[in-house]
Amino acid sequence: MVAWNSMLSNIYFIRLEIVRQHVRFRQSAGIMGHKSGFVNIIGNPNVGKSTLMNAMVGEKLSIITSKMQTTRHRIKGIVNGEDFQIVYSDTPGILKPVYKLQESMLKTVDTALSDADVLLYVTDMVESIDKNIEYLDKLKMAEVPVMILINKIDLTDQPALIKLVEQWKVLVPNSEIIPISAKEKFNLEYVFARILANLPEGLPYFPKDELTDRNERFFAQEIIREKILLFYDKEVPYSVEIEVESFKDEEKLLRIAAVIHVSRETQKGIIIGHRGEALKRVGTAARIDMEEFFSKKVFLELFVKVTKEWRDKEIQLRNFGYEQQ
Ligand SMILES: Nc1nc2c(ncn2[C@@H]2O[C@H](COP(=O)(O)OP(=O)(O)OP(=O)(O)O)[C@@H](O)[C@H]2O)c(=O)[nH]1
Ligand SMILES: [Mg+2]
Repeated sequence: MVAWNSMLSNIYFIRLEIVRQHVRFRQSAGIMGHKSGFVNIIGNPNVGKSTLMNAMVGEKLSIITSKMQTTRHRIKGIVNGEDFQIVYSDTPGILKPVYKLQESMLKTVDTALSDADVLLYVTDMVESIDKNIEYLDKLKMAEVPVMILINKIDLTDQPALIKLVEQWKVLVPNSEIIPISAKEKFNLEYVFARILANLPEGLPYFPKDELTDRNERFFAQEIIREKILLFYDKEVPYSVEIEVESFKDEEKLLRIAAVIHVSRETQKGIIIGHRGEALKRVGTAARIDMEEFFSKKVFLELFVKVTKEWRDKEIQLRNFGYEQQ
């Protein structure tokens, strides 16, 4: 009996060791053949960072407008292939903070500098080359590959572009400079190839069917905020935050209720407009976009609430999800 037992346990032990070796072999083969990493998109406001991320991911994850400071949160967009996973991060534009909300936005940008495997610094044909020169010093110190993407080349001619490329070469010598048009999707395949070439080997960070780290409520909220940026002027869009109060996925439709927080009573009147016409316009435009994004019919209810000076209140900002980025 004893002999049988020890023989069996020996066999069992040998089999277990073979399985372990097999797993080890598969893991190392996996790492060697697979690339993955974080590609963070940074740059001044309005240069086209969100347009670029959406184009690289192939989905409208980030809202885009012609106004400065459209993006407030870091948003991840994941591109999966058989042997790679690229995790893009779109970030708010670099700015000098005036109120607490902007401090949080800048913190997001600083984090993005330090947790990347590849950095994409987006500039464009419009902004002056020495805007935010202090930030470029940080870029020069980066320990990861830096690509400077000169965006909006559809707005210029060859001589002006060549001159700008030369200037950037001097300004950030350790970088690779690539002219692109995010809007026209020009040269983006080349950017993709260069990212892949610079990506470290490793296993995927997220499940291979995942597209983003944000949930459905977040996208509903951002779609409403985009319409407010588009339809209102001056400081109004910047005084607004959206909170999705309920998001119910029913059989035939999505039932969404959201609150538009404003800082002051006068802004409430502007958002609602004469006989509620302005708010109705926001609701209709947001609903149409949501139906496309979620591929489902949407019933959207909007409420407006005065939450005094929310942009400067830490607790309120945390409630709106600004501190966890
Ligand atoms: N002509 C042209 N316009 C572009 C291009 N890429 C982006 N834009 C426009 O530039 C504006 C700003 O684009 P966004 O993608 O929102 O810029 P951003 O850098 O994310 O801006 P913030 O989030 O505010 O920092 C929008 O009106 C875009 O349509 C481009 O390649 N060519
Ligand atoms: Mg943006």
